Amino acid sequence: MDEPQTVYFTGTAGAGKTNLVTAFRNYLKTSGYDATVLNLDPGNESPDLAPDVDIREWVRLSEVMEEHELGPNGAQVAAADMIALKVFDVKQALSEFRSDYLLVDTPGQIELFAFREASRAIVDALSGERSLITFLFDPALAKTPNGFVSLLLLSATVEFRFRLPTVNVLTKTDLVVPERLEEILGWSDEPGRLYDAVTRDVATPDLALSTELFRAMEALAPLATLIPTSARSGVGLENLYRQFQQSFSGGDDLEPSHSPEERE
Ligand SMILES: Nc1nc2c(ncn2[C@@H]2O[C@H](COP(=O)(O)OP(=O)(O)OP(=O)(O)O)[C@@H](O)[C@H]2O)c(=O)[nH]1
Ligand SMILES: [Mg+2]
Repeated sequence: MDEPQTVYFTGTAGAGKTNLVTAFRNYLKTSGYDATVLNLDPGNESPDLAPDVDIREWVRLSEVMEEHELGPNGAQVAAADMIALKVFDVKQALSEFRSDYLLVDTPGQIELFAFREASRAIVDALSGERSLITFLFDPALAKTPNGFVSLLLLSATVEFRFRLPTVNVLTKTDLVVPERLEEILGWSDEPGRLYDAVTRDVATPDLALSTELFRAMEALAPLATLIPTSARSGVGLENLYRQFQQSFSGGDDLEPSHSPEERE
């Protein structure tokens, strides 16, 4: 059997990674596809995720903090290195599951995950031919032009670090009023609108910086496409699935591993 298509869910702390992994797994299941969930967050205490393979079996943030007398961030740094040493065990545990998809939940602190060499080694070791990264835009941060640009640059950094195709996703859209949603999606569709918004947003615009940023944003425009989703309402999950398929195989649908009659 082919190796699974792997999707890493990344984003700033609280962006909605764990909830989106859970919602997307349920969506895949009701659509007739299997998904294995891997939790790579040693600090994940969410009772809802119920991962098939959990890094906490080998590395737990609370234990790292206690044993090494570290604070949460120091412990995340130490844990990233410990996880890299356990990647063989993780692969071994994953090999017990034969699914169409592997969904990977990642640690909350994006800079600790994205900027560490250890994480690169983990992602390299786990990624097969067909792997991609989703970068989650939290509407609480993406709602201002300034915040949106910062997330765009962070997403580009994640893509640059991991060198995997990156899909940008707006989360928690059930919390966003329609006008605001339209505005945010407008920034993602048209860099010109974003530029106007950014320059309006800055009280004393530093024109040189704005101009350079705009150039960077134009270059990043293909990356700016945002898929609006809500883990709570299920909005956008089908669209997300289509986007992944497009990225993996030029749009071809996977054959469901179960026939529709087999579904419960
Ligand atoms: N209304 C609403 N709330 C959401 C949605 N997704 C996540 N949340 C809430 O946002 C908060 C963070 O969600 P998580 O899924 O834990 O986010 P995370 O990125 O995994 O967080 P960390 O792993 O702690 O960085 C929680 O309080 C969730 O209930 C959504 O689609 N709609
Ligand atoms: Mg989480």
